[in-house]
Amino acid sequence: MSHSCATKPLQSNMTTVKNVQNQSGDSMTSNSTRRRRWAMPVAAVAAFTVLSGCAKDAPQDTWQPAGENARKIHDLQVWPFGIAGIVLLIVCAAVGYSVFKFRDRGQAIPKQSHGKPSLEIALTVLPALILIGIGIPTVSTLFDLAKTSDTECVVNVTGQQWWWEYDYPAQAGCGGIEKPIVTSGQLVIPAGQHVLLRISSRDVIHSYWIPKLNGKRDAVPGRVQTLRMQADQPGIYSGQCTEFCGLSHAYMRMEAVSLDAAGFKTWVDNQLKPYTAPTADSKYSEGEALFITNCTRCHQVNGILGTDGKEVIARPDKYVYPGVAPNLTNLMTRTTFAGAAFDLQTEACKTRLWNTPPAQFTAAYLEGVTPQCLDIVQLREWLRNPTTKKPMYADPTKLATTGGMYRGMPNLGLTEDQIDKLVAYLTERK
Ligand code: HEC
Ligand SMILES: [Cu+2]
Repeated sequence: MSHSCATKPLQSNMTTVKNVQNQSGDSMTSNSTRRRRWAMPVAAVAAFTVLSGCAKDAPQDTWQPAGENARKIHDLQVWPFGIAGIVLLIVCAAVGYSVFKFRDRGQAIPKQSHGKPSLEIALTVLPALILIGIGIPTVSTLFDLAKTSDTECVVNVTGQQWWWEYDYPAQAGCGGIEKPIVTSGQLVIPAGQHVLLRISSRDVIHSYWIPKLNGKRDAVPGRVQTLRMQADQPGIYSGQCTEFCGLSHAYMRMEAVSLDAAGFKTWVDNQLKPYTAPTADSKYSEGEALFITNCTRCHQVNGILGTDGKEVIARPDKYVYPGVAPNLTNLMTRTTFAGAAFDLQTEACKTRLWNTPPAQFTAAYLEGVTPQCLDIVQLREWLRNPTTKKPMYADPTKLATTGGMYRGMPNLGLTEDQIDKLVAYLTERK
């Protein structure tokens, strides 16, 4: 294989040189060489075209819409893509034909003419008509996608380096949410409902995109932009930040999880369950103590009491640039962490969840990360030194230059024993 790959171009180069030197030379050799020279690129383009259509179960495929708005975008793009494909083929064929037919054989220069008004008008009017034909449905779809009047519930979505926060205001929508809920990474929504995301950012510009559910919307500091999320059926849909936002942009992912109406209500109730203090003297309560001293300055856990018996309120605004860190009240109800970039469950459990049919999906997701599925390797690595998992510029030695603020989660220099206890606390809490 490698032998023939290495020698072929050499041989054909030599033949070319020979052909140039010997212009009147043997046409049989030069034709077959030319054919061979074309064969590789043509085969490569053909293989690429065919293979790129093969990713049947790609989780971020705009050609497999799973919600109303994604379907509108899909229906809009199918026709122009098809027509553009045909136009591409016609243009390529015409260029190929002309290049071949009129190649330089030493013939005289053809008669030069200046323009042909009928052709020029036709070639202006035809593209204009095509553009109008595409433009009208595009603009009307844009208005359609921007519609918010039939919103059934609202979630505030805020991007920051490098994760998404979701906060659900108390509302009658979504089947009723009594108290605000704050979570991160996985956006949980009721299936079939028109959920309106109010998207913003706390630092740089990010962009929210769940390809199977809708198009993109930029998250811009100081502005609120809306985007409809609606999934036909219960399931999990992945996405990623699509605006370059710093070192860990590639690790800024997100997942939308849609649950049936009853399941969504259960999820809400689970999020709002009062905090249960650990029983004394277990690994778990030592973990809680460590959490209070090391973590609560940035991370909120609703209802956790400090040594003074008062509820601890996090002050991430003092320690991190965007002023917020993920709320860790219900970490084990989500299956990924740190911008949905890392898993809390084993590969097998993850695959099972992603392949669960819609009718069983809600129950499967609501189980959360079960003890059998829990995989703490990544979480341990995260606590050992988050900056090795996500490049974040969170180097404590550089704090002098950042006014004491971190970008992302810093290395806290925890011992293995502390990590054990913290993981026990984070994972065993119901
Ligand atoms: C200086 C502030 C700060 C401190 C202190 C801190 N963290 Fe973090 N932590 C963050 C930030 C910021 C993120 C989000 C990073 C990202 O996803 O890019 C984060 C993310 C996390 C996540 C992922 C959460 C999610 O929902 O995705 C976990 C788990 C976590 N931290 C645990 C801890 C634990 C346990 C401690 C204490 C030992 C701790 N953190 C201390 C700032 C902090
Ligand atoms: Cu981003």
